[in-house]
Amino acid sequence: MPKPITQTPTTDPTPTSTAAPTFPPSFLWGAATSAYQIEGAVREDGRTPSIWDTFSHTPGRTAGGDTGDMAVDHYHRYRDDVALMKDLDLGTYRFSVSWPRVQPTGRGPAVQRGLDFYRRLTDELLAQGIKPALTLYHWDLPQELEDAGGWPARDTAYRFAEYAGMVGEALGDRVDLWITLNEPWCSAFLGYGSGVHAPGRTEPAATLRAAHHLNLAHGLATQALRQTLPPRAEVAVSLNSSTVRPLSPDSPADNDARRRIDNLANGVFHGPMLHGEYPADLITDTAGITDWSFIHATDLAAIHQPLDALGLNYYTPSLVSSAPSAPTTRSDGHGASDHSPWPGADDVAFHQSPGERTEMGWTIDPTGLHDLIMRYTREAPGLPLYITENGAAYDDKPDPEGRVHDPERIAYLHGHLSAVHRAIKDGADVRGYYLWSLMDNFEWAYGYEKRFGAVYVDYATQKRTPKSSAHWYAQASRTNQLPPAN
Ligand code: IFM
Repeated sequence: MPKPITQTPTTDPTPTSTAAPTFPPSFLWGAATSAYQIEGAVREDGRTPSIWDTFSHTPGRTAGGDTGDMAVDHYHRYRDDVALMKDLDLGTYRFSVSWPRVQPTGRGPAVQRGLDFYRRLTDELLAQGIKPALTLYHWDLPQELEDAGGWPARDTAYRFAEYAGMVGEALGDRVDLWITLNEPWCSAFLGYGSGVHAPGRTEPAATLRAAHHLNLAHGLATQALRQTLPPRAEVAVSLNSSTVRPLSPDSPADNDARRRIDNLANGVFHGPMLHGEYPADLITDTAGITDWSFIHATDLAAIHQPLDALGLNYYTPSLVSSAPSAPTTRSDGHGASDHSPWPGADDVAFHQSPGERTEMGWTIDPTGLHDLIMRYTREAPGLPLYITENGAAYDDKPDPEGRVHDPERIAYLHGHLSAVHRAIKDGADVRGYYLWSLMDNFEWAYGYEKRFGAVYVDYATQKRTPKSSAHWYAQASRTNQLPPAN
C-alpha cells in the first residue's frame, strides 16, 4: 500500500461563500459502525461463525492475523459507547445487526438473546435521544449459508428475506431507518472476485451471480420489511457507488473503460434496484463470463421496490484507462490480489488519482462526493439521500498527555461536508451524514492497522478517547454548521 502524502489537506475547491456552511434544520448528524467490526463476543449467546470469522482465522487473510473475536468489545460496552455518542451530540447512529447472532446458521427461528442485544442497544439510543439506523447486512453471512453456496446461490436471497422479516418484527417499533445491504459491491466483487474479503473466492461468474442474488435479497427483504414495519419507517440500501473518471477525458478508449467499470461498480446494483433492469451493455460486455440465465422471470420486478431513501458511501473516486495489456494485479484501492474484482475488464487499468491521500492510499477528493450526489439526484429524482459512510483512516497516536490530535481527519470531514452542503445548495435532497466511523475498529483485511474512528481506541485496554475530530464534529452537529477546519 503506498504511503500517504502528508501535505496541507484538500478542501472542497468551490465553496459557495465564506460564511460557515449551515445545513437544513432537519439535517441528521451521525456516525456509523458495523457488527463484526466492533462487537466482539463472537461465541456468546448462541452466535455462530460468519464468513468473516472463518476468513479472519485463516492464516494470511488479514494483516497480522487480526480477527474480530474481541474487536472493540462493544457487545459488552454498548452502554458506555452510547453515552459517548450522547457526549458527542450525535443525532443518529448507524449500526448493523449480526445475522449469525440473531439467526444462527442462517435458518430457523430467531434467537431471543441475540435480538435482545439489539433491543437493549436501541432502547439505550432512544433514551439518549439518538435515532437508530439499522443495517441488516454488513458482510457477516452465516458460515453455514456460505457452505451451502453463499451469495452465488439463489437460496441465500430467500434466507436473507426471512431474516429481515424477523428483525423487522422484533425492532420495527423502535427503529425508523432500515438499510437492507451495506455495499453489496464489496460482498460480491471482493468476496467472490478478487477474494480479498470473505469468503475469499476468486470466481468471475460467481461474482456476477452473487451480485444478482444480493439484488434479489434486497428486493425480497424490502418486501418482508414492508409487511412488518410501521408506515413511518424508511427502507433504504447503502451503495458504495463510485465516481469513475477516464484518465484521458478525450480518449474514446478510456471513456469506454469508464463506461464498463461504471456498469460493474454502479449500474449492476442501481440498474435493477432503481430502474428494474440491468444495463444492457453490462450483459453484453460480460457475455464471455456468464449468460446471466440465473435471472428468473420475476426477479427484476422483485428487486425494483419503491425505496424511501438511498444511502451513498463515498471515500475516493476511481480513475481508469483502457490498457489492453494491463497487469492482473491492480491498484484500484481495494487490496492486493492476483485476481481482478472486475469480471470481463482485464483490459482496464486503474490509476492513482492525483492529490493527497489518506492512510488507505485513497486520494482525497470531495468533488467526487458532490458529483456522486448530483448523479443520484438525476438518477433517482425525488429519492432522498443519506451519506451513510464517509471518513478517512490516519495513523493516529495519543500525545504524552493522552490526547489524540487528528487535523487531517478534520480537514477531510470539512472538505466532504462542504461538498454535501454544496450539493444541497445545488438542489440535492441530502437528509443526513454518517461519519465512518464512530470509533477505531477492525478494518477487514487490514485488521487493526487502519484507524477510521473519530474516537481513538487503545486496543490493549479498550479505553476510548475522542480525537479532536470528534470534538469538531460534535460542534458541527450541535450548531448544524461547519466549524472552520483549523
Ligand atoms: O470499514 C469499511 C466499512 O465496513 C465499509 N465501508 C468502507 C469502510 C472503510 O474501508
